[in-house]
Amino acid sequence: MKLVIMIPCLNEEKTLPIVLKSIPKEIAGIDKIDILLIDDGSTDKTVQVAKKLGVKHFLFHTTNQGLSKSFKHGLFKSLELGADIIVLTEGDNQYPQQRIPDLIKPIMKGDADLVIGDRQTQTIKHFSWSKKMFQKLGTRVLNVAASSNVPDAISGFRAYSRLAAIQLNPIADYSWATETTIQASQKKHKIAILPIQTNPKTRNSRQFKSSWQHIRKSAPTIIRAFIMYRPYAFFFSLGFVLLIIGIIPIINFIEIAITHHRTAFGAHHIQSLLLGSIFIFGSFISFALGIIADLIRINRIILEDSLEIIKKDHLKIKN
Ligand SMILES: Nc1nc2c(ncn2[C@@H]2O[C@H](COP(=O)(O)OP(=O)(O)O)[C@@H](O)[C@H]2O)c(=O)[nH]1
Ligand SMILES: [Mg+2]
Repeated sequence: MKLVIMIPCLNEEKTLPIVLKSIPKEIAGIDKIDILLIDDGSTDKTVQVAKKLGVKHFLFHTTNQGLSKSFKHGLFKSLELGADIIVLTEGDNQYPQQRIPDLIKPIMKGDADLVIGDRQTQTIKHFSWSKKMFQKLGTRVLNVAASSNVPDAISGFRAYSRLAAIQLNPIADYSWATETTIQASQKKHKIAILPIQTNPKTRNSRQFKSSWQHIRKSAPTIIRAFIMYRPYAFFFSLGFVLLIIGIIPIINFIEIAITHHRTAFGAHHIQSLLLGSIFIFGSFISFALGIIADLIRINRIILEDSLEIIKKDHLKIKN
């Protein structure tokens, strides 16, 4: 079995040596451990440091493309390197690399396709009260969107089985962790959780500048997940709400028109008729969008099935 540990790095020359040194050199049941460093346009000596410390596999971005693209490209490169299991960790030594054997164990035993290191965010001392609250709320919203039950959906310490890595098709620009958790759950990948303790902070997170910024950037991914995976639930609920709001003024209009026997049928309450019609029109659009989005969802499933075959063919994987 081959394990590829990928480390996306943007200017991590200071902490990378600690990360590399803490990665286990041997793991029982694993024949080969390769480290893949994804250099996301570093301008410091990250690459030289990595080479000096024995890293053999690199993926270079000539300009900074962000963590989501780094993750996506790294995942595919790891598969090309022949990975049976892929581990993701970070260059800032946030995660306990010594726990990699525990992280991959459920995959080795065939008990899981994805293992997420749960940082137990509610216990992290250097997280502010607001960050903890947003973390809790965000995870809850995400679990509803993804029909999942993960305690730390945005942890960057994860292990993927080869099949899970092949079947993932990340598209988001920012929230790769949220998105891939949603995808794994939708594809019915078995998700295992490993409680971990993060290392003492080496520097501030550059991804997570503030809770508000994180919410602003993650919200589109979560909303898109609803639309992509549960279009009926999203558009039909919206359509139903608009229909109810629209029916109320129309009933009011009809009631007045009938009971008050106006000469011109409801002429004095034309506003109610207009308002109701607008909402009912909106509800029909929403129902129609639900049907179209569902057809697109079906199309995407077929595309993803084809993509899986193409990837397996490219990687010369038989099963
Ligand atoms: N912030 C940031 N990190 C990147 C980027 N590309 C790769 N990385 C790496 O992604 C990892 C996560 O970044 P970090 O700032 O620690 O954010 P965190 O996920 O909130 O802990 C680190 O190893 C970075 O070196 C990028 O464009 N921005
Ligand atoms: Mg970090």
